[in-house]
Amino acid sequence: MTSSVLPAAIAKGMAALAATLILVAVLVVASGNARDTQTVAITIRHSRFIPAQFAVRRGATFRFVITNNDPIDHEFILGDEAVQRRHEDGTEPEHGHVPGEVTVHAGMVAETTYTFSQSGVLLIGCHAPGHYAYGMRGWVTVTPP
Ligand SMILES: [Cu+2]
Repeated sequence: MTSSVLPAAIAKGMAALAATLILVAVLVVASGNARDTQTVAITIRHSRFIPAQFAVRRGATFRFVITNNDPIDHEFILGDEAVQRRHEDGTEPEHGHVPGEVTVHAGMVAETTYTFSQSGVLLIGCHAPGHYAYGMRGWVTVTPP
């Protein structure tokens, strides 16, 4: 189990987390004009993305505003399995130049804009050591317009 590498505060919050997860597993289907940029607020708390699951229309552009409420740095990496694997194996300490990829420092807000060009399921992951294996990930279902 990788939780041994995480701060004790995170392990302490796990019981509450189980209950929270049920609440955050909501499906937010974004509607509206696919040509407009829509803003989505993502919160990071106890090494989880909230919401962790949502759906978007193919062709839509989203501006993700990510608030890190934890006392440790996290990442928001949006992409398919191959992207997640590359980051999990990689050594990039900072993100912010690739659409859909951004580092969110402890207690800070960061944003990234991403256009969903293909249907399917994408993942959101944090690849700080141990975080992805711990479960710091989310799922985005991209549906045809
Ligand atoms: Cu993290």
